[in-house]
Amino acid sequence: MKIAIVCYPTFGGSGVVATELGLALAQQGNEIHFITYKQPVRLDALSENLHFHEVNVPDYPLFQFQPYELALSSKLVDMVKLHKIEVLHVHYAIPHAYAAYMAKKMLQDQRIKLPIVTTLHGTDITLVGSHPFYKSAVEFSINHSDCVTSVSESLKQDTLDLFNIRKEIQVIPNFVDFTKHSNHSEECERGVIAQSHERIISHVSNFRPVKRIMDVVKIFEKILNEIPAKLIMVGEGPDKEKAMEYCAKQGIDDSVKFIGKSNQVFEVLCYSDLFILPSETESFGLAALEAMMMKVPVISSNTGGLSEVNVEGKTGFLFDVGDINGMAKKSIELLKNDDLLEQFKTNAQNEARKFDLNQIVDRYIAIYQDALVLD
Ligand code: GMT
Repeated sequence: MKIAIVCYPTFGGSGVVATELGLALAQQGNEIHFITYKQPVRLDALSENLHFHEVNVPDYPLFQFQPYELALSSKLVDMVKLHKIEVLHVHYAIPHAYAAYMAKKMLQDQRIKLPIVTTLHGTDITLVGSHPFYKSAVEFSINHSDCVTSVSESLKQDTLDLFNIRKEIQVIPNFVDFTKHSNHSEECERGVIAQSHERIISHVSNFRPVKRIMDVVKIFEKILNEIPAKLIMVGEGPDKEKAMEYCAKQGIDDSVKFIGKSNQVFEVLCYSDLFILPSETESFGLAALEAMMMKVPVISSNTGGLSEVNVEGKTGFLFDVGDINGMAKKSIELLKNDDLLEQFKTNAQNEARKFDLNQIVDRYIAIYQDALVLD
């Protein structure tokens, strides 16, 4: 099949899911065309059936805001015609589903069909999409997609609660690729980060307010009062400065490493003993699933779809948003008990196997086939 994928090319979860899916589809022999404003970060090599087409938005002084959706929908039309694309899969509704609809209409004018599959990821519904400034356009573009998927049951419910949706929403959870990452435990160089008696705790996110990274450092501070440990903070974003200042003020900055945006996430997870994700909202929590695949138990909030990934008392523990004391107490209990920690590590990896890429790719293929019939 010839499939075009539109996504955000950044480190965000939706871009990661879109890229990993494209890579897997290409490996199965499908021809994949990524269409976005920059080469996706996890798309390191292009090949005969893996292509990237850049969307350019020329600056023009008249515009206060450059019209990206317009450039994207034009590019989609051109690429669909040039490469005979059969299906368009857009990740993150804003503005991708909207641009996809415009491209579909333009192509219809030329008697060319373009079935659209829209995957909802989280903030496109819960934080941004439902804002009155965007709501009508988001609702319209979801209802005019040929097939709609969401990454969790929780996100599906949020979508139905927040919008007037006439389309069926199919839940296809996010996934991890065990063949790529989970087998290199012998290469984990924990010595570069911590001494042998120290536990290693990690957090990966975009450091936006929704991730509550101040909770992460406060939980760690309480852990550090009881256990020798290091905290690795992976990512960049608006709350990073505040968290760094807090660590310096509390005198724990020697134990907290902020390593910025990184392609080394799996190396960090490889030597981590615990992953902390105390988010305000989280439709799925791909970062938690990636940690679990790497045998890292998760302490998280119980918001959104996190309980569909992190299993209470088995792969980790879940708490109400903001329950720093509860999260710290359970972290300490786990980290102090070698046998219990080992059990949770094994459980985490076993649970992650339920989200193995191979099962999920086939579900997307089935959706593409449905979309071809529906259009
Ligand atoms: O977490 C983010 O803010 C990034 C965002 C995105 O769209 O890139 O992530 C959302 O999509 C991920 C992939 O489906 C989910 O795992 C995240 O839970 C979701 N984030 C939120 O709902 C806050």
